[in-house]
Amino acid sequence: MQEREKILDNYTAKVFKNRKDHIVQLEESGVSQEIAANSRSIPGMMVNRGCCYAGCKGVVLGPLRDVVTITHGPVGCGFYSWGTRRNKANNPDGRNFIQYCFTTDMQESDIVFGGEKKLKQAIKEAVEIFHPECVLICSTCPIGLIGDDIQAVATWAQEAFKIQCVAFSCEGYRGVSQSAGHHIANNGLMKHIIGTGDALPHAGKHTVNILGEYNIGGDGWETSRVLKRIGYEVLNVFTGDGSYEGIKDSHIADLNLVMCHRSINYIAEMMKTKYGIDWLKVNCIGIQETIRSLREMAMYFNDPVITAKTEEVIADEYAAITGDLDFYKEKLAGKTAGIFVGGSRTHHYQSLLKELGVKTIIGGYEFAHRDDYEGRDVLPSIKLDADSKNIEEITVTKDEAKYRLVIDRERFEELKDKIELEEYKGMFRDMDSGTITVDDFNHYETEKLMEIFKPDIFYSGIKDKYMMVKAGMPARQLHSYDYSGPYSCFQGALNFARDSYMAIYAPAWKLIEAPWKTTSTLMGKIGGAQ
Ligand code: CFM
Repeated sequence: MQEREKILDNYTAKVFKNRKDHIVQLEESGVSQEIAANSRSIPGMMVNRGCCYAGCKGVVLGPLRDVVTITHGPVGCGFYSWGTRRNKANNPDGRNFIQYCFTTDMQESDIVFGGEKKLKQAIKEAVEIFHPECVLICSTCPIGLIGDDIQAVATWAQEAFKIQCVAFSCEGYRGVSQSAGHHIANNGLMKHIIGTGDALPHAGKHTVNILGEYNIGGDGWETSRVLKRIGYEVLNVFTGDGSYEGIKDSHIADLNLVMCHRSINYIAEMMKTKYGIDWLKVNCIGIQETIRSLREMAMYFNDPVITAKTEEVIADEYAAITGDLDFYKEKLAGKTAGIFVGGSRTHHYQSLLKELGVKTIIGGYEFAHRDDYEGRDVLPSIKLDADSKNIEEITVTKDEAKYRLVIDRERFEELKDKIELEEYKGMFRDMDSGTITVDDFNHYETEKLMEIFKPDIFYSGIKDKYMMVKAGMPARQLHSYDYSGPYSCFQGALNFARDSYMAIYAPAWKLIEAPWKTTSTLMGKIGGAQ
């Protein structure tokens, strides 16, 4: 029986029918295969997905440091989407509200009599205490069910306090996963904030936005540091340590870099249509991928100074880590790994692991879409189902005043064949034959995979980390980095290698086996016979 069949073997006919298309064993390396994705999970199964609200508030809007993002709903939703993701933020101008969790803390009586009054009061208090320039409202499931008009409250707040207030109808049930919330957040930012600033393009500079970088464990800071060393101006990071002012003026960028394709490709596409900004798919996880990304950026700008500086910085950053990295490479060579994360990291970390000599044999995404697995080529063939249609599709048009092409279109077409310009080839093309990928993996399947493949290390999230550890398998969290990081670029690769090495070589694993199973602990002799 092939491994894939072993996983599906215990399912009832109905469940088997649903799950079989979500589990793919690659037949050929470098070639994509079809997978079922972005559909409803089976009720009753323990999956790892979050809700639509989590994707909107927790993932995309939450990391903005200088806006007050109010959760209109129960305190638990507010708390969970605030304190569990390590999106770090700095405090350059004293306006960092990241350490506060704003919520209307809806109670039973509010659900019965309506929560708009409470929401208005919450905005009033937040404005009086924190003086933000922008307040964002995110609604949770009960708000949609009782029908509070958060859009009307936002309009009221704008007039009452002369600030910007945007409401996001991102009720948890609105989509099949947090992916729906990413889309709703992208739409809201595009409709109301992006491009509303009046800054003019910074002539003579090479300005970039980093999209889909949430500064988990400081990744965004590390990537920005390397880019700045080369001479780029990092305008705004979406949204890790990002700012309201930065987003307003983000339309003046020369190029958008897309790190996490899943959560933000909508903004990249819409900014292209509206402002003419090209986007490049980058990956700053892994040394070779970082080098590829930096070189592709240099090719795009085609400036000899930047090109020379790119090579200089690559050589220098690489030289700074090689000695230590060699030690970890030697220790990690030949190990195997499983990676199970949300919608982009399972791909991003595979190249880094390969460089360290670790082979990824199993992987999975919680909520990725087919294009994240198979590449953007499949986009036209993806059929929209009722759940996807539930999310508003906004139409943006060219902004005649702000539209600007940085490179001529002939060169754009020429580059498109060479670099990942407006292209994402997906995860499958970088995976080996025989490897198994599971979409919307559940706990049963994860356990089963672990049992069959027994990887040397398991990278996932808090929900399954301790399941692995209890089974005697080293595990690291790839969502939060377990209080560590950054993992991006060169220094980050070294940090990741060190953490993986420490996980695998921790002395604790030697103590897993009970001593009496290997050595006899009772001493004595058989008596009675004379
Ligand atoms: Fe993008 Fe993310 Fe991810 Fe994601 Fe996430 Fe995350 Fe993630 Mo956790 S935005 S898709 S919704 S890279 S919170 S920073 S680690 S599941 S793989």
